[in-house]
Formats: sequence, C-alpha cells, structure tokens
Amino acid sequence: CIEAWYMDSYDEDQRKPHRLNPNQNVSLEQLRALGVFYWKLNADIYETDPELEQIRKDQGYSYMDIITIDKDLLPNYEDKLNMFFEEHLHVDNEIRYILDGKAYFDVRDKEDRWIRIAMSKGDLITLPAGIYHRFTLDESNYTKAMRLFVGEPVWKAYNRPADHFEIRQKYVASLQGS
Ligand code: KMT
Ligand code: NI
Repeated sequence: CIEAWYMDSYDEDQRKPHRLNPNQNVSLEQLRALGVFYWKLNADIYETDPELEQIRKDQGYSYMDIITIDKDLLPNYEDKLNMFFEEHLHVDNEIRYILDGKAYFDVRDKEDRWIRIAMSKGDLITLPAGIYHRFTLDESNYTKAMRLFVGEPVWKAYNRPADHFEIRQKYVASLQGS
C-alpha cells in the first residue's frame, strides 16, 4: 500500500522525505476525501494485466504512454523535473501508474498543507482535475511510469495561482462536506 504524510516546510532537497517530527501519516480515506484514488496492481505483468484492462475500461482510459524519468534517458531531464515540481493544476485528472522505481506526488489538503504520497512499483494513482499538486523523484533518482488519459491527452499545466479557473472552483466546491 502507499504511504502518505504531512510535509515539513523546509525547502532544501525536494528528493528527501520531508516528514514532520513527529511524523503525521495520511490515510487512504483522507486522500479519498480530497478526490485522490489509489489502486495496487502487479506491475510485472502490466502489458497483459486483466485488472489494469478492467480499470482502463471502467474509467475510459483510452490513452496510455510510458515515461522513463532518468538522467540518461529523458531529454531535458533537469528542466522537466523542475517543471514537474512547480505547484500546478490541470483541467483533467492526472493518472499515473508506477511500473518501476519510486516517486513522490505532493498534493494540497483542504487547509492548503502539503501531503507527500510515496509511490513505488505497482501503485496507480489518480489526482482530480483542479487539485494543486507537484511531482518529484526521491533519492533513488529513477522512475518509470505509465500515463493514462481519457481521450486525447492534454498535458498542459497551470502553475499556481490558477484560482480563477472554473475547474479549480469546481474542485474546491467538491470538497465542501467531504
Ligand atoms: C505532472 O503533471 O505532475 C506530471 O506529469 C508528473 C510526472 S509523470 C510521472
Ligand atoms: Ni500534474
């Protein structure tokens, strides 16, 4: 299962865990209340996995590609990592399935505090459209991830502040009472 926790506020080295002291974990239930959903799959068989097929069918994830985030394999590695770590939102859900390696997805909670979600092989996560988030590698500096999308992919990221976006207002409204 994934582990998630509230982050400290130190700026140095984004690849470190940045846990609070004492640590404050965040449950899957708390993540669900933010619209973040999680599946555990068998990444060894991702090419033929019927469970993945079922999720893609149920959720309409018609598009998929694979991104390898590695200094020697990804063009413009540093620029891309810097971009991914800028706090941003998308007008569509962000769906990522970790096939190998590790990574952190950070999401803002209702009180605007950072939650760090530690993803490793076999973890599939969906971040709702309109949530402020960011992405980083951890200290192992490598991940391979499947990107899924409903229809033609739109990777456009809007850096914070993007509060005037309709999707942001819709997302914030969806948090009421959850
Ligand atoms: C995003 O928009 O935050 C990303 O695409 C993160 C990198 S994909 C593993
Ligand atoms: Ni994103």
